Amino acid sequence: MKKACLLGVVFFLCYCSLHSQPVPAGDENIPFLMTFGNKAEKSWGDDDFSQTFFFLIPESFKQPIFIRVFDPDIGGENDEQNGEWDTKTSYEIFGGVGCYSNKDAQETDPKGNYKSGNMMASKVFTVNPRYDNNWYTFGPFNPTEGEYVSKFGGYVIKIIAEGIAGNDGNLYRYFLSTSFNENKPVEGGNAFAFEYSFRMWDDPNQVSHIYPFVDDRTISVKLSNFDWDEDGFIRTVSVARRGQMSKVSNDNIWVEDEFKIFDEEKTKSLDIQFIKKKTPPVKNNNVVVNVRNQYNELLPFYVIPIGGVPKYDYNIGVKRQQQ
Ligand SMILES: [Ca+2]
Ligand SMILES: [Ca+2]
Ligand SMILES: [Ca+2]
Ligand SMILES: [Ca+2]
Repeated sequence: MKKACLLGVVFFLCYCSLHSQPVPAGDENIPFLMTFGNKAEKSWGDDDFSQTFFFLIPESFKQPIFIRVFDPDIGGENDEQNGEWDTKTSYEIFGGVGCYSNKDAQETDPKGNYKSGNMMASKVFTVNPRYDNNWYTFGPFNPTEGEYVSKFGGYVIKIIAEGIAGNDGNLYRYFLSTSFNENKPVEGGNAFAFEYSFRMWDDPNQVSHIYPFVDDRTISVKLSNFDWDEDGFIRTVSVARRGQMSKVSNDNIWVEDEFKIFDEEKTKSLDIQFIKKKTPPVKNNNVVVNVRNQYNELLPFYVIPIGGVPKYDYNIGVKRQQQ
């Protein structure tokens, strides 16, 4: 198991240094993260009004870092209005021991001590033209203010976005940066979440992706999706799968799909593809997704997939089909 983890980390360090770190990142092709105010109906697409992300900073990186938020406000451009703009979102940043390792922080629901660790910064946003379609910057932070996690070979800092009032949808993005006023990637950095709440494109030709990392203990997974509004297909591609369709959810419900993991898929990422239907077009579609293993543990979704975007290998696929 140790070997596999190390292999994963090496992969991720090699791969990431070539890429920048917006969240969502380029290979995901997800337009926005999404968190609604806590008075919204869940049928708008957010099941719990809270979203946690973890930023990973390699031990070798010694400079201060900044966490930048695009369109942190709830109003004007990008956001989803429901009656008056009356929504407040808090962004809270945590470091220190437990910010990642506390089990409550690695779950899907905002319950128990999920705000574990030391709070390093926080800010509440509402309608705010100054930050509409624009960036707000938290920091600087010293990477060592995060929690050191040896299996990652680096420090983890957590950010929680939560809708604390109102019923509108907040759309936003993050960037882990070395600069206060520019998006400059942290070499070797990455970000991950155990549950992803996001907005789909309106353009039916766009395909969004999430890349859960499958460790070597995983023998089966359960993929859950919420409020998909029957917007086309959810499909899994891997080295051993050309494109396996999953059950999809309709309005305001969770749907689960369970399948076995092949040996060739271990210590790699899966590519879960969100493919919109062409007609009738589904607009403003907000979705929540998580993946659990046979121990009921959540698989992390890295914004920069570990091992790269998995490509179907015909020889492995054929072998697996014949079993
Ligand atoms: Ca409202
Ligand atoms: Ca806005
Ligand atoms: Ca926003
Ligand atoms: Ca939806």
